[in-house]
Amino acid sequence: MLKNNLKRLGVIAGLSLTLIAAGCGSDDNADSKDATDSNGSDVNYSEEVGYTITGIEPGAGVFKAAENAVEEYDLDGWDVQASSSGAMASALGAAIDNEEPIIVTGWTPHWKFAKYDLKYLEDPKGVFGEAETINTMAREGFSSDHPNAAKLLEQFNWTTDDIENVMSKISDGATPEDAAVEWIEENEDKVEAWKDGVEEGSDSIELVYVEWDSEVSSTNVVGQVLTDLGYDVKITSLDNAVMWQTIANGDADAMVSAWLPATHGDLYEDFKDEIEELGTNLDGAKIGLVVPEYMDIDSIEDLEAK
Ligand code: PBE
Repeated sequence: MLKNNLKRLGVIAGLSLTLIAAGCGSDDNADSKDATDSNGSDVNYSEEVGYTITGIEPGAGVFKAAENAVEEYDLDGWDVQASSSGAMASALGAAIDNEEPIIVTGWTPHWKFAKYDLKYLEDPKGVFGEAETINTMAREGFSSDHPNAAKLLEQFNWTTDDIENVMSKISDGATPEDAAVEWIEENEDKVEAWKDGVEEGSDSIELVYVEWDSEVSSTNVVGQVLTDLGYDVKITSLDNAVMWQTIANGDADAMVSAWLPATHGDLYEDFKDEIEELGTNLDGAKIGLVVPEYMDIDSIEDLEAK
């Protein structure tokens, strides 16, 4: 309902913009950075969002990339506000309820794209990188210590639709544990393929992750599959850099949260010699600056310094 109304609003705004543009001729681009809203008045989105990008945890790759974008696009006076993934999502939801402009650090897969009409701002300078993969990493020695659990983790691979399905259940109120159990029940074939040739076991396995919606979902699902196979699984949430460090130190066994090549590229370079790579678990991940569709702006280049 909300989504439809907003879509309609976007269409109206887009239409009136086209009419205005048609009536004004082409020499009217002096202030092209100011969009025009549906009432025909100028909207300076940079000013309206208070020269602020609503960020998440400062340890996240997308947070650091947003800070780089401020630099690369000469957005002097802009602030990338440190927050949490949950608080970012609440701020986004509140802005959309009030049809206000907002710019957030966003990523795919994420349930917000199913719930709201959103778009990535174009990034002609490529600060946020291209499409990425999410990868599974383990401590050195993990595969020889726990060959069956390692095989399961190696075979763990799913799609953005799969993970977004789990994320949506959680954002609709399910606990991560319940959402994982439910998804596993609904996707027997996929889970059977991950378990192919994997023997049951009772070893203790510690998985580490960060409290991002995508990683909460993947870690709970894979943890639950291991639990169902008899393993004694503990999952622990950490800061991003600490998660990588903990795997490299051998203080935890594995994680399914390595976004590469760009988002966690710096951490990968730091730790790649001390970890076992267990392959890709998801294709088509992406990070960037995300805005509601009703904002009449397309590119990071349309933003202005303070
Ligand atoms: N994220 C979700 C993470 C990776 C997973 C995009 C918030 C990050 O930016 O590091």
